[in-house]
Order: sequence, then structure tokens, then C-alpha cells
Amino acid sequence: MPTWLLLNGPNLNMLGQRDRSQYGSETLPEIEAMVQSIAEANGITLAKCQSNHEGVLIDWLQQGQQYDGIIFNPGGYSHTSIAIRDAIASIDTPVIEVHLSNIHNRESFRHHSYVSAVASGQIVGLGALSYKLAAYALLEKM
Ligand code: CA2
Repeated sequence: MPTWLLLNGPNLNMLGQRDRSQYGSETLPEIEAMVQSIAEANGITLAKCQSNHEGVLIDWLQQGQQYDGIIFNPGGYSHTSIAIRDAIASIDTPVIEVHLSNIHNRESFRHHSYVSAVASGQIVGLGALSYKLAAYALLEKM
């Protein structure tokens, strides 16, 4: 059975609790359930992880070969982490980079993502819909 990984980085466990105007009102469990229902409807198993720790995210990415696709919101590490970029570059699995907010119309330090150069695609600024569209992108790629 094909399997996807839904990986979320630092602070995304706080979704729905604060900063709703920026990130929307959906909680992370609600977003995970939404992706899971798309996966299940298409015969795909979904593995999920959220971590606030860079090394833990890298550990999951290093196991990325066992997945058929990865939906990844690296959170603030998008803008800082060469190590996460290197981990993605070391696997063949397609990684769709997702952001809830439009990182391009926010502070200039959010405009650059180290992940985007090694991701298969990037979806930004559409709130929880960004994750849904990432799932549909993976379906098309499979
Ligand atoms: O827009 C996105 O999805 C981000 O990856 C979210 C990150 C931010 O650092 C990136 O630049 C863009 C931050 C996630 C913080 O999430 C919170 C949610 C609720 C309350 C506090 C933080």
C-alpha cells in the first residue's frame, strides 16, 4: 500500500490556538484529518509527525525513501536550515513544501526558503487549503 508522510515543523502544534488571523483557525489534528481523508479515499496510508526539533525532522526525512510522497511544512526552519535542505536533497521521494501563510508578502526574512530549491513544488498562502492542494499534487505525481 502506498504511504505518504505529513511532516510539520516547529510551533505548528499551536495552530488554532493563537495567531488565527495569520494561520487560520484549523488545528493541526484537523489538518492531519483532512489530509488523511484524501489519502484514505485513494488507498494511501498516512504517517504523521510534528516536531519542534530540527534533528527529529531530519531523522524523519532520512527515512523518506520508504514513503511515496512527503507533504512538509518546515515552519521557521524553512528560512534557516541548510541541514533540512541537505536531508531532502538526499532522498528521491517527492517533497511538497507547504506554508499556510504567504511567506512572500510577509517580513523579508521569510521570503527565502532553503527547502524550495530541493522540493518538487511549493504551495503557499492558502491556509489549510495549501495542505489539501499538496495532497492532490502528490496524487497526480503518483
Ligand atoms: O505559513 C507557514 O506555514 C509558516 O511555515 C509558519 C511558520 C513560520 O515561521 C513560517 O515563516 C511560515 C510559523 C508557525 C507558527 O505557528 C503558530 C501557530 C499558532 C500560534 C503560534 C505559532
